[in-house]
Formats: sequence, structure tokens, C-alpha cells
Amino acid sequence: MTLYQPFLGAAIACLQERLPLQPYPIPAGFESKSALVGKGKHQETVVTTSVAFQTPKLRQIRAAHVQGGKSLQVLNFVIFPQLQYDLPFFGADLVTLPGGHLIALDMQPLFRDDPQYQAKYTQPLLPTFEHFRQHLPWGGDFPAEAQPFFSPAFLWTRPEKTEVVETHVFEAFLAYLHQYLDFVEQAEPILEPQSLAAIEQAQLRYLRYRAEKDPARGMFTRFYGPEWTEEYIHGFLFDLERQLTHPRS
Ligand code: DBV
Repeated sequence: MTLYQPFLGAAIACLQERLPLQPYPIPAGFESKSALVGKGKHQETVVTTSVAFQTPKLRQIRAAHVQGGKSLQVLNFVIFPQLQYDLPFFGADLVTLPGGHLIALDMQPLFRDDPQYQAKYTQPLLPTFEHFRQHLPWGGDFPAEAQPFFSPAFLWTRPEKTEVVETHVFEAFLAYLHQYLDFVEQAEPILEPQSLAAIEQAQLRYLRYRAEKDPARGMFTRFYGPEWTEEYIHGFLFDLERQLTHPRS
């Protein structure tokens, strides 16, 4: 059992229980990819697997799970709502590298500085954030240009002990996911054309940022080469632009 397997298993169980899940197609070649990395005693097989679902309110629920031994484990799990809803993104980046653990967990807002939006989608999360923050202190430096994409309830932490990941981070991940699904249940379609246009712009802004700045690009390129990596990023991980220009039938 690898570090983030229980996270993925619990997330899928929770989604299955609460949502009418349908599969979301994963382009050929991206369900599972492996490479032999390193030399001699340090050689490891690094396997990246992808999982994806959709529902009437959620355009894409997707996970990328990288498993490459004790010092290389990553679960990147993101939910992209349909464009008729003003829902935030659910974003979890759970990263274990030789240097340690790096945890980012948030409901990433479409309109960070809009007080009404904050009241609707951030304030209800603040008690949960405050609760977990006691055990998961602020992780320090992160890119200033990423700031607009995170909410005031952004949990960003670098636990020193794996046990903290298995306990507090695990609980926080599920608490955020459950609260996100509460928002999903309550969400009503947006009808005003101006609001819909603003949502699409905000989704594209977020998506372009994430695709362009994907912190995993270097790692994936080393393991699987640049062609596979760019196609994985634009054709699966952050695929909204492709879907808008070439919708699946
Ligand atoms: N990050 C992804 C995807 C990953 C992934 C799709 C499938 O968006 C993994 C894999 N994140 C990943 C890895 C690292 C990070 C780091 C491998 C380590 C990179 C390294 O050190 O070499 C949140 N993730 C990070 C960092 C942040 C995030 C802030 C530190 C990067 C840095 O300091 O530059 N989540 C990440 C992020 C956004 C988000 C930047 C922006 C909106 O939602």
C-alpha cells in the first residue's frame, strides 16, 4: 500500500456514495504509464495512473497518481465543475519527494476578491480550515503568482512526519471533499449570460495557469519524455481548452 492509495480509494468511495458518477474518457496511452528510473541500487519503476469521472454538475473529476517508491509518491486530484455552475475547483496536490512532503489542499475560487463569492464558498470552509491548521502549519514560500488562485482556506503545509500525512492530512482531505460535495449538491445552474461568460473566463484563466506552470512538468518530462508529458497536460490533466475547441461527441 503506497502513501496516497488510501486517499484515492476513500475519495472514490465518497464520490460514488454521493454523486451519480459516470466515467470520463481517458485518452489512449494515459491510463497507465511506467518507466524505469535511476541507476543500480536506486533503480525504481515509476508508474503514473489516471482516473477520471464526470457528473451532470462536474465536467471532470480526475486524479493522477504517481508511484515510484518510498521517496516518490504524488496524488494530484482536481475537480472541474461544468461551466453553468459558479462552483470553485476542488484541488489537492499531495506530493512526497526525497526532500519531504508537500501538501496543497483548497477549494480554489473562480472570483477570489468578490465578497459575495467568498461568503458563499469560502466562509463556510473557514472553521474546517482553522481546525486542521493547528496540526498543519503554513508551509512557507509559494509562488506569488499562484496566490490569486487560492482561497483564504488554503491548507499549505510541509509535514515532517509521514504519520501526519496519514492522519491529519488524510482527515483534512476528506473533510474538504465532503464540504465540496455539499456545495455541489446545493449548486443551481447559472442563467445570466454575463455571469456565464465570467465563469468561462475564470475557468480558462485557472486552467491556462495550471497547464503552463504545472510543477510536475519537469518530473514527467524526465520520466516519460516531452511529447508524452505535453499531451498528458493539455489532453488530460488540464483539458478544458481542447474540450471547448474539439468537444467529445
Ligand atoms: N502538481 C500538479 C500536477 C501534478 C503535480 C498535475 C500530477 O498540478 C505535482 C502531478 N506539485 C507536483 C510536484 C511538485 C509540486 C509542487 C511533483 C514538486 C515540484 C518540485 O519540487 O520539483 C500547488 N504544488 C507544488 C508547489 C505548489 C503546488 C505551490 C510548489 C511549487 C513551487 O514552489 O514552485 N496546486 C499547485 C499549484 C497550484 C495548485 C502551483 C496553482 C493553482 O492548485
